[in-house]
This record gives sequence, C-alpha cells and structure tokens, in this order.
Amino acid sequence: MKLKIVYFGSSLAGKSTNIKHLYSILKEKNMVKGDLITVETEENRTLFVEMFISSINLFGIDLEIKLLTTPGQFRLHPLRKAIMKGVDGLVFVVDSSAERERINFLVMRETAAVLKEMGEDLLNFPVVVQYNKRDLPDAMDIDTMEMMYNPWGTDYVEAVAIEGKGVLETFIKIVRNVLISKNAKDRVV
Ligand SMILES: Nc1nc2c(ncn2[C@@H]2O[C@H](COP(=O)(O)OP(=O)(O)O)[C@@H](O)[C@H]2O)c(=O)[nH]1
Ligand SMILES: [Mg+2]
Repeated sequence: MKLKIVYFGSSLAGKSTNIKHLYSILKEKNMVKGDLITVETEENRTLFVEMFISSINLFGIDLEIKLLTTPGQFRLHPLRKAIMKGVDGLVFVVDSSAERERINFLVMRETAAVLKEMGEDLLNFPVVVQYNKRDLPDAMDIDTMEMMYNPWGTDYVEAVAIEGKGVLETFIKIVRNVLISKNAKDRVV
C-alpha cells in the first residue's frame, strides 16, 4: 500500500530535523528507498522541502511511504498546495516555545485552508501532534498546548527532535492513524 505523509508546522519548529533523523534511523534498518531529497525553494537557501520514501512493513502491512515537509512561510501557499496533493496523513510539528504560540496557530489555520481548497477537512484528517523542543526553558506545558493545538483530540508525542527523541514514535503513530482511518473508510464503502 502506498501512503503519503506530510509534516507541517511553523518555520523552525523542527520539521527538517524530524525528517533527517527519521531518514537515518530507517536507513540504518534498510527501510528506505533512495536518498533523502532536499529541494531548494529560494536563492537564500533558507527554505527547503525534504522528501524520502520508506519501504517498510508496519502492523503486518507492506507499505511504501512518501514523507515530505512543507515550508512554514505563508507566501509559499502554492507550493504548499502542491505538496499536500494526495496526502493521507499529517504530522503537526509544534514548537513548544511560548514565543511561537501565535505562529503555530496561524500555520494550523493556513493548513486547514489549504486542505479545504482540496475538498478535505483538517479536523477529519488523520493527524498526530508532535510537541517538539521539550528541552527549551520556555516550553509551554502540555495541557495548555493540548487545548490550543489539538482540536482533534488525537495522539500527541513529546519530542526533542535534535536528539532524535520522539521522532520514530511520531512516525509510527501517524502511520497507524492513517491505516485506521483507511480501514474505517473501506468498511463504510
Ligand atoms: N532546542 C531544540 N532545538 C531544536 C529541536 N528540534 C529542532 N531544533 C532546532 O530548531 C531549528 C529549526 O529546525 P528545523 O528542523 O530546520 O525546522 P523547520 O523549519 O521546521 O524545518 C534548528 O536550529 C534545529 O536544530 C529541539 O527539539 N530542541
Ligand atoms: Mg525545514
């Protein structure tokens, strides 16, 4: 089965860090197909899209999973739309820093708008929320962030992506949620 999973979140939340760590974890287990691809989107080299494909058996199912990050910058709306096309599941990487409260929220709203244009409803989409940067001194407490950033009431993972903490757990949880959602849809049909 083929799946497409997109990591979204404000710029600097840790999306690239997640993807790079995940790639090296899975590569070591021979569970990647090809390289980690980095696409430069701006001349100043600060904006990137990363992508790789994992060939993996999870929950007894052979999966080919395409993983992508989407840039946080609002002016990249068209690019974000292209990346989101055909997405099966989303990881919302939240920067735990209190300073990033507003921008985290705006990115969630922007993502909802992108999905809506595609005829999808973010609130009915398979999502995992990752509270990243738990090591920061101004990291907000989880209960507060749950109220702000998890309207789905879905699984969340506490992460320190630079140390690789929570990275694999986040990935496995989103795959699981996508499979559950697909299974539920199949039964309805
Ligand atoms: N303190 C801390 N910094 C992190 C963590 N994860 C990522 N970073 C740093 O945050 C910055 C932005 O990370 P990046 O993955 O490029 O964010 P992106 O813009 O969402 O792709 C980088 O300097 C990372 O090293 C974390 O868990 N804790
Ligand atoms: Mg990045």
